[in-house]
Amino acid sequence: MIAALDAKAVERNYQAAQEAYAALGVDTEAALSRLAGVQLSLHCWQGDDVGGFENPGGELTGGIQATGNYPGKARTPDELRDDLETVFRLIPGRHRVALHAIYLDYPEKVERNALEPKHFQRWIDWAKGLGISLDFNGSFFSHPKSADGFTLSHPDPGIRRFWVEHAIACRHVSAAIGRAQGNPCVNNLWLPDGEKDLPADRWSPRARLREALDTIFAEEIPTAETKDAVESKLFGIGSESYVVGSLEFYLAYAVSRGKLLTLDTGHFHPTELVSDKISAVLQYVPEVLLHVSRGVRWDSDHVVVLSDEVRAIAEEVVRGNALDRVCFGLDFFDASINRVAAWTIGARATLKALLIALLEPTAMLQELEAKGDRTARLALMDELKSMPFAAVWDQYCYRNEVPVGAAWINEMRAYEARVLAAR
Ligand code: RNT
Ligand code: ZN
Repeated sequence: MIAALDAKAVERNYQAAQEAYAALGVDTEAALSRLAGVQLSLHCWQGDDVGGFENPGGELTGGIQATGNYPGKARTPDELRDDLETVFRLIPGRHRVALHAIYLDYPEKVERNALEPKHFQRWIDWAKGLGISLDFNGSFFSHPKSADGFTLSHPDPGIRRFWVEHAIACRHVSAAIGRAQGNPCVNNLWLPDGEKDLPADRWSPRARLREALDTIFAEEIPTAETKDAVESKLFGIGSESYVVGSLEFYLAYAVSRGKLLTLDTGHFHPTELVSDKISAVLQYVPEVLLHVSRGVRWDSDHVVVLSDEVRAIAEEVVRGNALDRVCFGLDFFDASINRVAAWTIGARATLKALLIALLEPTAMLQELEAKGDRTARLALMDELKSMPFAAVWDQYCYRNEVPVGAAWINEMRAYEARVLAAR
């Protein structure tokens, strides 16, 4: 068992931290109330290695992979929802869940181009019962019609049409979800289309994708119901030489069509930083959907931890006053550790990064910068790293009635012994 801090210690530490931050002109209470307004969008697919319920036991394709065989993965929508509810008991605040189309909850087999809101009604009811909202994703992988590596940019008009119909169906499902929950359901579109080796024609697939997207988005749907987002990628397993939906492709698409751009932190060259892209793209696109992830060598989907880059992303959003234009979605899948823990680690890390950013004396830093005092700017930035943000975080967890500090590991283990081990 990991010993938890008692309430008195949490309060004592918080008061000391509050004073330390006040000395820098930072109001910890204001930071906490802003943090409470941030809803992460928790990706449902961490719970079962991106398997989904359309084709139980089917192979995961599309150049993404979950390695490991840790026991206890969710096998049914009910199990997945139990796991998500457990995560919600371990992270402070009220958050969203991002579904993928292959996570339909319906007793019959449904083709992807025939998906309707009723196939997700149980998810909608569940979310309503918990008082949370949903987001959505089309699924353009793990399907016979994506087996040769192309979907919306496929040379065969019949296959292309199938995926266009899927994407249109997903927009309608998202809009219905948005209407049911009374706030927009972000509908993300990512496809694996690309080539392992040097293509002789990079042009035609991109022209076909552009046309397909325009067909998909031809119907105007109020953004109060759903918002369309498009996600680029650098390469995948089997698409090392060419990805149709590259950054330039989707950035230009989103700018010209007024769509949301999805920036997945694992989808760029290793020294390229999403934290630097946010203030650039938000000059032109209305909103950004983040897929907070962690790239490690060839893998773009390791569990998120409190890294410098996750902190920098949160700082950028907070400094730019852009919390209402950036949706913090998570995207990683690890089958080698307890999956509920993986979710919790990533979500808590992202929230901590946001809290650290909200506790920053930004005005002070920017004043130093304006005065040309780069020495003090760097000095202060580095001193801020040892400010007692953890005491503020603990207080936030305590107030939200979720475990303080590492004590959540005890609850995760209890859930594993009671529920996961029996699967
Ligand atoms: C893949 C993309 C995409 C997927 C999910 C399952 O590289 O990041 O977002 O991870 O849609
Ligand atoms: Zn992603």
